[in-house]
Amino acid sequence: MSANDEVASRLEEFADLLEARDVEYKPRAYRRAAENVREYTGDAAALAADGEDAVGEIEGVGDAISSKVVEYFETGSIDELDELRTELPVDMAALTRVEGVGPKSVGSLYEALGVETLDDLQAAAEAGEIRDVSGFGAKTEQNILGNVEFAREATERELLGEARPRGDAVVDYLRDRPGVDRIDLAGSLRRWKETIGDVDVLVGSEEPEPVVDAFTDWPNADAVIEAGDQKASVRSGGVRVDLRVVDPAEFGSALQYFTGSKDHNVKVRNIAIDRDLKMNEYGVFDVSEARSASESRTESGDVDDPEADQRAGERVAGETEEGMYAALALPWMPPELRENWGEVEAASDGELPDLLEEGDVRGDLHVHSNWSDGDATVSEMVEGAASFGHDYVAVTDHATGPGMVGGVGLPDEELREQRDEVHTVAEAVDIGVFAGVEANISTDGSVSVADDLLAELDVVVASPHAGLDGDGTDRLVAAAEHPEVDIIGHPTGRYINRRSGLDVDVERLATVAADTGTALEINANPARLDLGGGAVKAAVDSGATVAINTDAHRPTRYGLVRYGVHTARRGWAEETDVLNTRGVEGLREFLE
Ligand code: DGT
Ligand code: CA
Ligand code: CA
Ligand code: ZN
Repeated sequence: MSANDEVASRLEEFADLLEARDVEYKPRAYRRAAENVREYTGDAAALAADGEDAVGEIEGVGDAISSKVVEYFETGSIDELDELRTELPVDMAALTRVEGVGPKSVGSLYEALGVETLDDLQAAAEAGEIRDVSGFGAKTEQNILGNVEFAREATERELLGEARPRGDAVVDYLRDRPGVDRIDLAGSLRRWKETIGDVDVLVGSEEPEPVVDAFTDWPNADAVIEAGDQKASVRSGGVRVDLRVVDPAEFGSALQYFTGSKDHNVKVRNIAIDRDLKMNEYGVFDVSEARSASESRTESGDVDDPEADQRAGERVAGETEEGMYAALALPWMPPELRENWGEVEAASDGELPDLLEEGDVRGDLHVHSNWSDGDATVSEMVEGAASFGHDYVAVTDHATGPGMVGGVGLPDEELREQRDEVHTVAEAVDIGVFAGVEANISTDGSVSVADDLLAELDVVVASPHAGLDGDGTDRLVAAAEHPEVDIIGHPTGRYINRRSGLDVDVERLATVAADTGTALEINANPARLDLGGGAVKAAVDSGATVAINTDAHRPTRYGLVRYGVHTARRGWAEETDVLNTRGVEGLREFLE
């Protein structure tokens, strides 16, 4: 973890504990500071060495917080934080992973029932003790019980949005080291799966030793789990990172094998067998000659080198992935497709999709400003979209309605004022700027903004924000049939690792959406990725158009679009399936 991340995590913990103690205002200040420190492009430790005033130059970091940052870098801890930890000895990270349990509930449950861990929480819910704590009820208790298992499993897998930067960082660090000939990520991270069990890195090298040494010295590694001649594993930020070093002649076969998925590999290996070939992490081998020899050796039991046995036969591929597939008369398949969802059949029929690329997305159709819960002005969000390179952006602040708490959503008259400001900003910039709204879809499928106002806005995103359990198909279908709704935002409402969201019959929804000209969102926020890859495939298969939006709440978040693009690729989406690959004119056509 970088120094910035480290101190930001401490500040976030501070915020949670203060909130648990029911302290007002301060938690928000600590969270803001944490976020700004995390995004600060310089080194916070270097600022701290220059004193509190220097730290105070980071936006949102006032005197009280900067002195704690300096204390942290000087002493390795923060006294006040340690005191709070002693007063509230709770496993905050685990407990707040339970949907519906925030820091404040953790504080109340600790005070009332002594709940410190997930086990305590589950026991208290099962014993029916939570419903009697002030601020809780039988329904909350039931929800907790339903979500606690989910939270327990969630401790295992890291979100793509955190794992990918971690993987990119280790590859960048190793790329120019002595001995590194070729390098790539493998495993679920190369397939851009939404959660990652561990990070797999593959290096092609004739000299593994310095590569393994450099890897175990990676500054972001918190501990070395194991280190051998050609492989090593470290732990970084709680996640395991595996390195394998292979001979460059076998880099392609190793990359193919370790990219997976396992189901994909089983499928292609069976094709190899049908062709009298042997396929493994060392290559593709013609075994028509060697088989009898290898079998007799196995029977006699004197195999002292199983690796050599795996390489038996005449090597026909191994150096490149393309060569591996070509040996089976198959085209190369993008890693995102390798889930055995029909890609091998499509490949052998010459019917692989021509997948969308990162550069194809030309604008963002769902972002927030400080009119609702964003952190930046309309103008800052628009400037941010322009400097990101977008051709257009739609500012879609929250409307009031179900699921909008604490005054976040705007009533209709404020939406009108916001729209006027968006139009003013639009005149001052070169990119297309659309006035929009993110309206709420009620449990009955109605949309929380007056129809005449919806008609005056350029882009209407309608999203479910409350009642996010059970089957949501009917309500989403109703929203898709609403003549003013352009995009169904984060259709299931899921939060990965926290709540599964609505059950949706995507085929039925997508069929209606295709018919009514409504796009289904791929929300690119890594905590959501909603729709996910499998659902995107069903949507695209049914003829629906998808929109890839970041739901950015500040200008630095436009870059999240890449997680949406790769999720779309996992769903076999082509450029023409995606609304915001269109130019302004094409987009207008769809909206009208
Ligand atoms: P993860 O880490 O759980 O997110 O998922 P992966 O896919 O990265 O799985 P991991 O790290 O256990 O292994 C990396 C790849 O290596 C996996 O996608 C396919 C390949 N692999 C690992 N074990 C086996 C195996 O027993 N059989 C086959 N065919 N392939 C395997
Ligand atoms: Ca992995
Ligand atoms: Ca692994
Ligand atoms: Zn939303």
